[in-house]
Amino acid sequence: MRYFTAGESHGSSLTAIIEGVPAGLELTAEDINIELKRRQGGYGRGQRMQIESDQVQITSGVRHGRTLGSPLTLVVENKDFKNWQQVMASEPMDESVKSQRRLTKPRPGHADLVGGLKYDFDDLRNVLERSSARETTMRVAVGAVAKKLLSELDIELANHIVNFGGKEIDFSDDLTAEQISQKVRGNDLSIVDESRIDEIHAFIDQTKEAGDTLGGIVEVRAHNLPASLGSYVHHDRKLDSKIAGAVVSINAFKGVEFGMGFQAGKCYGSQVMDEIVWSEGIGYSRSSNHLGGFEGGMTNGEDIIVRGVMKPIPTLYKPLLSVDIESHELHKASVERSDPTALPAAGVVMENVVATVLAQEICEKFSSDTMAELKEAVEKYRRRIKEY
Ligand code: EPS
Repeated sequence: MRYFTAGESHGSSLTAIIEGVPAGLELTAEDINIELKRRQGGYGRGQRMQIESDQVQITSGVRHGRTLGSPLTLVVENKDFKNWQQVMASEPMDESVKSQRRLTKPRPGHADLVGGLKYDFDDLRNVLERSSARETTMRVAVGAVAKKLLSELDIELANHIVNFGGKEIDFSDDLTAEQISQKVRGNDLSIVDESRIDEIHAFIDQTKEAGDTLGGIVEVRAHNLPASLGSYVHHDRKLDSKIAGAVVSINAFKGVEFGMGFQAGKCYGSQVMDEIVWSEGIGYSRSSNHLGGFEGGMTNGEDIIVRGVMKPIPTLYKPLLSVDIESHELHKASVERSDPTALPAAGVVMENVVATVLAQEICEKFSSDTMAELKEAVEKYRRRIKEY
């Protein structure tokens, strides 16, 4: 299963093409719209989300509610495009139009300057439009298809925020993916500790008032993965590294850890490794999950626990210093409409991106022309692992 995304933030629409989805997967636009709506929510979003109400059109690859095995094309219209028709027109335009919304003062921390250098642009809007986190809409649309496939195999994912701008959010490690999902869907911060909601709301409000932004740390858990997905035999087949790469590819994500993560470097080996146990009917398992479900780049059957750190959004209403690319003079960076934080949305993106990698791995390992074939192959494999 592979996919492409395309589209500019204020262009007419966003598109994804997914190739390699098994035939016979039950799929409707609503399955995707549910995930798109989750991504649009969250406290701390700016005005753009009041304009958009993302709805997908499936224009190929699905007939009468089932996938055909042919490429899926997913399209989401940008409602805001009506306000940008000339600025974002694909046809040649005269100078008076071209100078509208031109961006020459790159925002520190954004792709503006390095992207402009790379493609030799004199208007950094050409960079902004594609580097915008609007692109994550299509990553979620693709992930929604992946999640539908995984749910047919009884694999479930959840995300929650474990650190909001430096504020640690406590939670019980015994919570299942399903329990986390239920808890976080009940609030607009995606946190499991509801007693912190008012405090974090106020924190976001103060940050906004100060013209600043907040990042944080997202945790994604995936439950019921069969053991030994991925492989130790070659570096590019390690599944944890594929997940790490995918997470850091999400806009503003700067780092990844699995299980106890960076803490492992500060502990003895005996405190880090998860002891192996065996029981009738279950087979092998671990008595703890410090390694976040991975050994040797392969799943070990425990829940996958992966955390990603999102830096604060670089567009600041109280901008930092930058240099104008025309005059080379010091200026405050451009101020573009933005959000004080998009952390709860980023959690939804990360959950869907991890789901996509897992679905890709499963489709690669097992016979997957049809869903029936895939289900049978996974069941047979699970039996073999249990009996080992
Ligand atoms: C973004 C800036 C804002 C965000 C946008 C990402 O958009 P605009 O410039 O139109 O106000 O709202 O996020 C989305 C549009 C979205 O769908 O998540 C940026 O510069 O990255």
